[in-house]
Formats: sequence, C-alpha cells, structure tokens
Amino acid sequence: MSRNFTRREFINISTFALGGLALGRGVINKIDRAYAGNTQSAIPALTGAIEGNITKTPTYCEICFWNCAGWMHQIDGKPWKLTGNEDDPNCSGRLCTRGTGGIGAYLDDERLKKPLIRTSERGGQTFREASWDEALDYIAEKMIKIKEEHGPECVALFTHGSGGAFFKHLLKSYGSNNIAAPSYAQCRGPREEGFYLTFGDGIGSPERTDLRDAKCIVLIGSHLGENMHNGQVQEFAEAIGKGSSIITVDPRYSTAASKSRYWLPIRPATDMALLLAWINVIVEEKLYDRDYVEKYTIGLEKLAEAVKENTPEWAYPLTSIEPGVIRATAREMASHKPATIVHPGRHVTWYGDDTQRSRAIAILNALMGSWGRRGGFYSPNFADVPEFPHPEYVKPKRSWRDAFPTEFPMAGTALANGICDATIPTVRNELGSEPCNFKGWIVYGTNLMHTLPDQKKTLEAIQNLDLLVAVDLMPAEITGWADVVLPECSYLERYDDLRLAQGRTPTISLRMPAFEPMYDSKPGWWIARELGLKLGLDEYYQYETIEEYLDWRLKQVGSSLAELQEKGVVQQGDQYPLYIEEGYEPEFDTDSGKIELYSETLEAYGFDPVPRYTHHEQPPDGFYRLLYGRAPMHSFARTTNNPILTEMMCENEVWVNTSVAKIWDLDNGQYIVLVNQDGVKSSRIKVRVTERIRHDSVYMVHGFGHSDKRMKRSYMKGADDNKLMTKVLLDPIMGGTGMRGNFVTFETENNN
Ligand SMILES: Nc1nc2c(c(=O)[nH]1)N[C@H]1C(S)=C(S)[C@@H](COP(=O)(O)OP(=O)(O)OC[C@H]3O[C@@H](n4cnc5c(=O)[nH]c(N)nc54)[C@H](O)[C@@H]3O)O[C@H]1N2
Ligand SMILES: Nc1nc2c(c(=O)[nH]1)N[C@H]1C(S)=C(S)[C@@H](COP(=O)(O)OP(=O)(O)OC[C@H]3O[C@@H](n4cnc5c(=O)[nH]c(N)nc54)[C@H](O)[C@@H]3O)O[C@H]1N2
Ligand code: SF4
Ligand SMILES: [Mo]
Repeated sequence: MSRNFTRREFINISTFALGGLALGRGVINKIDRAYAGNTQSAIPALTGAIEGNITKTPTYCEICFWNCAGWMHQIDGKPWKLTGNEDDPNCSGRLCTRGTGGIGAYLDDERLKKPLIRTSERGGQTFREASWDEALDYIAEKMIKIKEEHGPECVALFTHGSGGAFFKHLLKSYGSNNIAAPSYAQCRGPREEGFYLTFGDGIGSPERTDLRDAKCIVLIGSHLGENMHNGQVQEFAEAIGKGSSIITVDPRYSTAASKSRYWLPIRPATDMALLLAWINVIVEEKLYDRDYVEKYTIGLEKLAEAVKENTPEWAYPLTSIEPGVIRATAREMASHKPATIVHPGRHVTWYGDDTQRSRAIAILNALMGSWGRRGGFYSPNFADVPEFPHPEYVKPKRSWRDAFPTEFPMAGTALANGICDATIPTVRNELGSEPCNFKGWIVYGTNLMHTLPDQKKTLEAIQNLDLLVAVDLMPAEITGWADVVLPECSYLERYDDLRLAQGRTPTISLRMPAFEPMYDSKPGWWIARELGLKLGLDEYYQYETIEEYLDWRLKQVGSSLAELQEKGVVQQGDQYPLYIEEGYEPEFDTDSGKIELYSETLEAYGFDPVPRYTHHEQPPDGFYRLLYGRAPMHSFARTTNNPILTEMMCENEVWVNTSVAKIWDLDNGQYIVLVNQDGVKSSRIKVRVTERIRHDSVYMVHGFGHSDKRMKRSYMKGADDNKLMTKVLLDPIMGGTGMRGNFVTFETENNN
C-alpha cells in the first residue's frame, strides 16, 4: 500500500524502530534468563539461519485497545515474531513496539498460573490454589445467594478488553446490566458526550479522524507519538510528511510538539479559555465555513453573544498564551478549513468540566465545517455480524442509575466510579425502590487499583463486598483483593470474539490460539460459559465450542471460520461514502436535528448551553501540578512487567523543570519521593531535569510503581500516578473523574 510519508519521519515520531521485531538474539537472551531453570526453552533456538517449520496464526493484539490485527509466526511451534496484517486498516501491516513485544505477555513467567481462593481477610494476600471446578462452584454459589437475597442487579461487572464480551453476556443472562468500563468515566466518556450533544454522534474507536488528509491538525493535550495508537500515529506521520500545519497545545514539549508549527505551552487547566478565545476570533472575524454553518448548525448568534468577552486579550493572563499567537493560530486553522481537525483527544477526564471542554472542541470543528469532510471527521463504516442466537435477556428491575436519580444526566453507560460509590452503604444507599448496594463485582481485565482515582474509596467499596472475582492475566494489584482469582490465558493462547472495528472500510478480524494455554490458565470465553452453566443459564449457551459460535456468526455474513483462519481480516459490510463531498448526507441525532452550537438540551438540565470558562485551582506555593501520560513502549499498567518491554523502559521518571530543580537542589537521575496535597507519598522515582515541562507542573508516565510483590520485574519500579490522585474533580454532566487537580511537592533525603 502506498504511503507518501517518509519512513524516517515515521520512525522518528513513533519510535517504531522495533517495528516487525522478531525475537532477536538480545531479546532471546533476556527471555532465556527469565526462564532460567526451565528444562525446555519456550523460544526457538535461533542460530542466525532460520531453520524449521514456519507457520503463522492470525490474531489481533491485546496489548492495547486499538486491537491491530496481526500474525503470530512460529518456528516448530515456538514463538518467533509478531507482525501486522497488511489487510488491517487499524495497522496497515505494522504493529507498534508494544504490539511486537506482545509475545512477552505469553512468555511472562510471573503470570497467574492457577485459580486462587482467598484464605484470609481481604488484602491479606493469602490464597490457596484451587481447581477450576472448585473456584467456579464457589463463585456460582455466591452469585446465586446474592441473586436470592438482593437481586441479580447487585452484581456489577468492570471490564476492559476483548474477553469482556463473554462476561457481559454472562451478566446480562444472569439479570444485571450494571456493566462499567474505566475506558468511559476515566477516559473518553466526556468526549463522546460533548460530541454527541453537538453533532448527535460520538467519536468512537478507532477515532473517525481523517488525519491523513488534514491540512491543519490541532492537538490539545493529545500526545500522538507517545500515545501510540497505531493507525492514528501512522496517519499523523503521513500528514506531517505532506506538510500539514500542526498546532500543539501542551504544557510539556511533547514528541508531537516537536513536530509542530506552533507549540502553545499553556498553563494547565486553562484550555477552555484558549478554546473560547479561538471561537471568539473565528466568529468575530467571520472565519468560519459560512455555507456549512448556515446549512447544518443552529445557535451561531447565541454562540457569538456568549463568547463576545472571551477575546485573546482576556485569555492571555489565564492561559499565558499571547494574544498575537491566539489570533495567528485561529487564522491558521481557518485558512485550511474544512481540512482542519481540532483533535477531540482520548483520555479527556482532566478538570471536571471535561464534557464542556469537549463541546468547545466540537464547536470549533463545526465552525471549520470539518464534521463529515475530507481532512476532518469521516463518516465511519461498520461491519455488521448477527449475534449468536440466545433467549432475550431478563429485564433488570433496577440499574446503577437508580443510585444517581438526578446526577450525571448525560452518562451514557454505567460509571466505574459510580458503581464504587454505590457499593459503600453510607455513600449511596438506594439502588432502586429497595435499598440495595452492590454485593458482587466481577472484574475482567482491568486493574482498578491503578485505574480508578481515589484508591481509598475503591478499597472501602471492596471491603463491603460479598464477592469479588478478578479475571486477569497477571497478579495485578486488584487480584490481591479478590476472593477468587481466575487466570486467563494470554491473547496468543485463545480464541476471542470477532473484532468488528469502525473505520473507513468495515472489517472483521479473528483471534485464534497460536499456542496451547500455559500453566492452568483458560480463555475468557470458556470461563464465562462454564460459570454460566453452573448458574443454570444453559439456554444462553447453545453452542458447545467457540469454533461453532464463531463459524455460525461468520456464516451469516457469507464468510466462515475457515476463511478468517486463513486471512485473519476480511472486509464485510456496505461501504458508504465517507465525506459530504462524496455523497455522504449527514444526519444529526440532536433534538434540533442540526449541529447545536447552542444546546437547549444542556440548558434544560441546568447546564451552560454554550461552554463557559470556569476557574480551576492552581498549585499552592511549593507544589506542582501532577501531569501524566503515556510512553510509546508501554500500555497503562498492563505491560510494565512484560519481559520484553521492560527491557526498553523499566521505570518512569518525574519530569521537573530546570529552574524548579535548581530551587529544590534536585539532580538529574536522583531518586525522590513525591508527596501530594493530602500528604500521600509515592514510591521512589527518578528525577529528569528538563526544559520540556513548564515550571508549574511535573509529569510522569502512568502505569509504573506496582505494589504487588508477585510481579518482580515491576515491583516498586518508579511511581504510581494513581496513588497520588486523592482529589477527584467530577464532571457534573456525565460523571467522569477529572484527575489533574492533584499537586505534589518533593521529598528528598535532605528535606524529609
Ligand atoms: N492514574 C491514572 N488512572 C488512569 C489513567 C491514567 O493515565 N492515570 N488512564 C485512564 C485510561 S485512559 C484508561 S483507558 C483506563 C485503563 O485502565 P485498565 O483497563 O484498568 O488498564 P490496566 O491498568 O492496563 O489494567 C488492565 C488489566 O488487565 C490485565 N490484562 C492484560 N491482558 C489481559 C488479558 O488478556 N486477559 C485478562 N483477563 N486480563 C488482562 C492486566 O494484567 C491488568 O491488570 O485507566 C484510566 N485510569
Ligand atoms: N503507548 C501508549 N499509547 C497509548 C496508551 C498507552 O497506554 N500507551 N493508551 C491509550 C489510551 S486508552 C488513551 S485514552 C490515550 C491517552 O492519550 P491522549 O489522549 O493523547 O493524552 P492524555 O493522556 O489525555 O494527555 C497527555 C498529554 O496531556 C498533556 N497535558 C496535561 N495537562 C494538560 C492541560 O491542562 N492542558 C493541555 N493542553 N495538555 C495537558 C500532558 O503533558 C501530555 O502530553 O493513549 C492511548 N495510547
Ligand atoms: S497500537 Fe500497538 S499495542 Fe495497540 S493494538 Fe496496535 S500493535 Fe498492539
Ligand atoms: Mo483510555
């Protein structure tokens, strides 16, 4: 496939240097060390020449939720390398560094190996090994009891990851619809609701952003290149290669900032002022797409009225961005419209007014006329595969919503933090007409201790449970609090449900096992089905094998399991036009049927119909705002024990501005402890003295500082940002947990 960005540009931006990494000598030595003592190596003995029987098995990557489709190559049945599937639009044939290191998820010898049942009080970390039968019986018994005594709705599911689909089916069959994903209220929920309120549609994943054809890209805290969502970064590199004008707003000189025409090192927490000032300039100077705005939007006059005071001069003292730069960047955006995209971001739960900030971004895009246009937001296509037949789900009598009758009216799905609240009797006492708190949690592939801010509250909720089940690959922190721990096998050892991704072309892809499950681990689909059968839900499982399930689904759309096993990815579904200029006719599922620059829906709920600037607390003297983000070679806290990826980065560092380091007498490479505004301390973390961060903030990569000793490679390596997030700024519109209102100071051996 032809791509007209230079390879150097791509490698430069994405640290893809390992793209297509096979298990080279260095990596093999490291894994061999991890396996020292095992009689048989898990990896092929490469001697330079490739000898043996080479095979490849289709999969899609589970190292992050971009889910690139790829191939697991083997030599004589042993792992050799992971590569991208050429037919996959999510990756265009290339996996990222993390994806190629996915073999490490399979090879990690510190994985969970057997089902475990807790033998002491919660958190006591005392478990005994159990058979699958015993562990599942234990869970089924408790679930039946909760159903009888409190109702099935009192069991909630937290899920992130592919196998979660089978647990969702299980929970709904059992009678509960209380299903939460931290990827909503701790990640992209405000963005989805902000765009929905404006365009009547969300962004989805992979993002419907037409970066490759954009002539101007505005990144507001989106650190593409460190945020390594594969296809998106490839398109970003392509746009840079074509000379697209990049404007990056970030208090930190990110990789993206280094590729930008403009870098706006904004004072954190003031982005709304910048966005309103941009809107002000674009409206005042009539720089918007007039035909588009007239045809598709309502509320321009009210918008103009609402932002008339929000001039660049007004925004300057708030944001520290000079009025001239605000005007110049507004005009730059407008000069490329409609191929200007103000990127909606992904992890957007920052300051509590996040739905409104996302709405301001949506409004800017509407003014540029970029929704539905080439170089803006395309209209995605979807693969459509019927579900495997099952009886209708029992209609739950109560939902998580009942615990929040008046709050968070726009929450589109259960809130992970909301379920936590509704588990603590003193916080939320009502769940429906009968008093009921959550009594059981099933936690699939999400490490709540690293994921939900306010860890104290999470622990308090856990102590109120009758049942906590953790289905995980690793002995992650959450498993230490569970009653029953179920070891799932890695994605390379299992079938999963079909990947149906949105995109320019609709595709289906398959994950199938390349290896037998190691130890006594099992695939998620098997675990959920066995539990379903033990709960007497046989009628919801009218298939015996997963092959039968997948083949049935695929046959409904003229494909088959055999075809997917051979190709890994197939195109399926109708291909509709992507852009208005190619015949796409936009429909806006808003109350007015138009793009709402002014939202009467929000007004009716008592919220601002046009986003307004609200002041957020700035750090007190001697404290610095805690910022956090991603590193290209790790995913959250899920790869920080991966034997291959830890070789590339084994701990995080705290970025401290040079002038601040001078004040505190901090040296580059020195270990310190961070202490937050509530006196909570981090584990030891190395200082990185740099000009690349503002003086009022510090920065670290999320996912390090594991506290579970069973993960030896990552135990106490670097610091956990989440531990320092004791203050949460709740979004009143949809309940997202703003995490950037925490401040830290430094403790060194000299000053503690
Ligand atoms: N402090 C802080 N909190 C955050 C964020 C942050 O940056 N800082 N980011 C937020 C964002 S954007 C998101 S999307 C969420 C993500 O939050 P999570 O989805 O909770 O991400 P992880 O911490 O990676 O937890 C994933 C868990 O899945 C397990 N796992 C890995 N592979 C498998 C598998 O194949 N099967 C099973 N069953 N388990 C597996 C891992 O061992 C780990 O315990 O976190 C949010 N919370
Ligand atoms: N390698 C890798 N890539 C990933 C992931 C991963 O774990 N690893 N996770 C994926 C997921 S689920 C998500 S949600 C995304 C998250 O990635 P993004 O949505 O791109 O970014 P965020 O984590 O929201 O923001 C991080 C950036 O925001 C800047 N920032 C902090 N405060 C402010 C502020 O007040 N204003 C502005 N303008 N900027 C600020 C930080 O300096 C940093 O550069 O990454 C995805 N990609
Ligand atoms: S972006 Fe990288 S880690 Fe994420 S699914 Fe794709 S290859 Fe895997
Ligand atoms: Mo996320």
